[in-house]
Amino acid sequence: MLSAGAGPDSRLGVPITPKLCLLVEETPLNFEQLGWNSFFVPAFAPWREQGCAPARVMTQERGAWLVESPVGEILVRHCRGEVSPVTGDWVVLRSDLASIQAVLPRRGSLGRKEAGRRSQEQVLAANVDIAFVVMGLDGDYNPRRLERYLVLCRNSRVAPLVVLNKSDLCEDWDTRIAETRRVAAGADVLLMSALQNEGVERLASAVEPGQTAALLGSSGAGKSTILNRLRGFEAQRTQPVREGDSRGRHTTTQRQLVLLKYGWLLMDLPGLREIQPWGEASGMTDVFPEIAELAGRCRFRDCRHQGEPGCAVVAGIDAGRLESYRKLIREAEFEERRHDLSLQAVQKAKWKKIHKAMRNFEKR
Ligand SMILES: Nc1nc2c(ncn2[C@@H]2O[C@H](COP(=O)(O)OP(=O)(O)OP(=O)(O)O)[C@@H](O)[C@H]2O)c(=O)[nH]1
Ligand SMILES: [Mg+2]
Ligand SMILES: [Zn+2]
Repeated sequence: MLSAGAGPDSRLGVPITPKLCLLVEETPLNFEQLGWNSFFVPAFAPWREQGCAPARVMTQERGAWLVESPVGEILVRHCRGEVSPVTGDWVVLRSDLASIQAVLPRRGSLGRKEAGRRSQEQVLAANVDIAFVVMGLDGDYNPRRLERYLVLCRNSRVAPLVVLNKSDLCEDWDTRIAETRRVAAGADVLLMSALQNEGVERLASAVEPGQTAALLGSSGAGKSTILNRLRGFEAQRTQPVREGDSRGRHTTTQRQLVLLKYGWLLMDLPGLREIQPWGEASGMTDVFPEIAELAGRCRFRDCRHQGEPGCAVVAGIDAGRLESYRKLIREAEFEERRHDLSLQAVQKAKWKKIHKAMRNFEKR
């Protein structure tokens, strides 16, 4: 915060030219409010010496980034870094603020396997502390899908908070809460109705000032409606879901970060069609803790829990949940193999080139 008497330089220690000083004083935002903290300071230090300024990406479009900078919100159209910035990133701006020089290392980013065939991570949102995993208590309700979101969060090292929205559409929500708690693996479960403005303050108090939260969930779950409620006005477009199966219409298409009056930031995301967690299967033991525990009691040490006699897992766990677990394991193994194969292909191509060069060399 700009305390009385402190010059603008005290803000982050960002070197600011005299011309920019005036503008900075007028800027209502300070960087701590925007989520800047000691994590980013060391990585930024060398840039600071070059006169660069940090900025946070609030939203992105093809080839353009809307950033919150020391002089307020500006649109930057040039990026020279190797990493392409995504919403939530802290970036380094050249001293004239005209281009992004680099993306600062990320602290907790929501990532998944890129949709489609490529074996690559897609960063959905950078520098996220908490993910609101939103599920509607209409046809959207699906504990199996929730498991996938939870694995995605754990692998991304982002703390999940499960939000059961649309409580107004559900009679037996206490059964739903109990079931969700069993699946949530220790994460908090919050009931709300964005439409009726219920539970909004409780959600607001789940996040600390300076933190960044992101809205995850399928299209139509009510993510943008929740953001609108927290803001107090209808900034985000929302659309009714399809009757019959409660599916949304993919209304939100851009990832956008917003500073709320509570002092923390919230990112609206488009509803995901594919939730394939990225990374090793390690997040799975957090999300399915009882499986590891039961596995110790199977008759065979190398039991794969696929119908072997004396299997404690098959006997002790809900069939749907076990299937969900197996599917995630299969996907993780498949990705791992594919990744190895593509590495092999790269190696092979490299050696081919080397051999060819050698042959040409010998011919000379
Ligand atoms: N009954 C009821 N409807 C709600 C509630 N919250 C949101 N809705 C409605 O659900 C529909 C979808 O809401 P959105 O906020 O657009 O959903 P979204 O998750 O942002 O969807 P995408 O942007 O497509 O990913 C809208 O018609 C909302 O009014 C709620 O608590 N109860
Ligand atoms: Mg939306
Ligand atoms: Zn077993």
